Amino acid sequence: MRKKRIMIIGPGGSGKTSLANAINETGGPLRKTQDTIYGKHTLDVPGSYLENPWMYMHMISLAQDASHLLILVDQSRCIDKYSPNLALAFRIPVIGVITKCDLNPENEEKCRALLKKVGVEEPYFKVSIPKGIGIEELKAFLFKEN
Ligand SMILES: Nc1nc2c(ncn2[C@@H]2O[C@H](COP(=O)(O)OP(=O)(O)O)[C@@H](O)[C@H]2O)c(=O)[nH]1
Ligand SMILES: [Mg+2]
Repeated sequence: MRKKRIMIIGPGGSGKTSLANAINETGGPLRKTQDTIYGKHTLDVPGSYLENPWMYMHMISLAQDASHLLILVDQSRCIDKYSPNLALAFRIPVIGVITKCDLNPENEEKCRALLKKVGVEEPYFKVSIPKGIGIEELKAFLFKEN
């Protein structure tokens, strides 16, 4: 059986690569990426896939290589690039992640409402890379089942 990875989707700049690096415990430059990056434990999907509904089938087929799907919402901007109930198109567990929770706490409720609209069920994880918030909890949750 092929190794299953943690698939990460979110708009460009929402913190996908930073979160993938934190999960993999790797560094590396944060280039804007055109192609899916296969990390040790992660599948880092380009933000452009969300912006083009005709790429949705491709995201769904990528999920065949995934154990979980992380759907990211950036608390600093909280932009909505998601189709309503997109999460319901996936057969793997979908986890809502609010990134950059060190920034703009006033946006938290908006982010939660957005994840709900996308069809993701609570509880949601709040993470911050520079402050190191939520990463260990998220990893413990993701790896306990594997
Ligand atoms: N303040 C803050 N900035 C973050 C956090 N995570 C990522 N960033 C910054 O957000 C920008 C985009 O991050 P990146 O991981 O490249 O996003 P991607 O385009 O979704 O892969 C970079 O400048 C990161 O340093 C975070 O938790 N807090
Ligand atoms: Mg990236």
